[in-house]
Amino acid sequence: MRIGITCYPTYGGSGIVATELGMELAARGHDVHFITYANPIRLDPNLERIHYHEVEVSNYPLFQYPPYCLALASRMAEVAESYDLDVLHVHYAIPHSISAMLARQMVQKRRKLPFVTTLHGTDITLVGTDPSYFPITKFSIEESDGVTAISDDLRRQTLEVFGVTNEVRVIHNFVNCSLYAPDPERSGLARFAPDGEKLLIHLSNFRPVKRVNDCIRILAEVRKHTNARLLMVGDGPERGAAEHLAGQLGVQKAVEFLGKQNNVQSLIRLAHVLLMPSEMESFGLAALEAMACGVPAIGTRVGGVPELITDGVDGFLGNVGDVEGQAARAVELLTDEGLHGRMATAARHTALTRFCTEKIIPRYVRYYEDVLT
Ligand code: GMT
Repeated sequence: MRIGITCYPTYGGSGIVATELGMELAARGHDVHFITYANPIRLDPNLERIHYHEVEVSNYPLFQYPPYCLALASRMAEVAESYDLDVLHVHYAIPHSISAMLARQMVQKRRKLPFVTTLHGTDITLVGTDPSYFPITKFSIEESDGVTAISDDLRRQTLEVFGVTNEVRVIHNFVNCSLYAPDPERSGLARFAPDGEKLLIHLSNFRPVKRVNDCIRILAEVRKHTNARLLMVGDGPERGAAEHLAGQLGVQKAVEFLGKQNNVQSLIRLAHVLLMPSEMESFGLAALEAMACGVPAIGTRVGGVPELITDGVDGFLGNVGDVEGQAARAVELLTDEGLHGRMATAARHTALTRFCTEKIIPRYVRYYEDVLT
């Protein structure tokens, strides 16, 4: 198949899923054309059957807001015709599905160009429910030739909030279990934990929904019981506040803020526990990546997280804002080797048996085939 993929190319779960999906599809013999305003962060453009088409957004003094949505639609239509695309797959409803809808209309006299929209979470739960975007988000879902959601919970919310009647197929997030694999030696750990401390890790875009301050508070609690350090990977609006809080709680020397990183798997597999104290999480890709590396995650009982983590089996689930509870679970994991070993094995098993690329990618391919028939 010849598939056009559009996503936000920056750091963020939806862009990562779109990019890894494209590379997995190319590895399975499909031609994949990324149509985005920048090279997606995890994309290797030199891979066979991977093509990249930049969307250029010209600005004119008249435009207070450059019309990216239109530039994207033009580029989608051009690429579809030049490369004979079978389907467009857009990640994150707004504005990508509206651009895809326009592209479909632009070429309709000459070819069919169905498009699939994958909903990732905040496109529905935050942006979509904002009164200025609600009607267009609903319309974009109704107009899509196929819609997927990354968890049962997100599907339920989409149907409830927007009252749409389309089929929304759940295709969970996935992880490459060969790339994201445990390192029992944790080689390189001494760089971050020079005195043999246990290592906690958090990865996100540091947006308010991620509650990054809770990570700092959890660390401060954990350190009352055991010697631990925390790696904060990523960047975003809440980073400054988290750095400040670390100073206030006297744990600044035990936290390292690494900023945006590539090859996160090499950092994740050094850690003993991943913290994901989010207020909202449609799935929790970072937790899945950790679990594949045999690193148990402590998440919150929100959105699609319970579809990934089974509390007490392959990780722990806490209540949003319950810093003491999450810290107590972290202490249990860091101080009880037997428990840690059992949960690490169970976490890897969950990733392998339910969410590895071999299980999930064929579901996308089948979905494209269904949309095309
Ligand atoms: O987590 C974010 O804020 C980024 C966001 C995105 O769209 O880039 O992530 C969402 O999509 C991920 C991949 O499908 C999911 O694993 C995340 O749970 C989801 N984030 C939220 O729902 C907050």
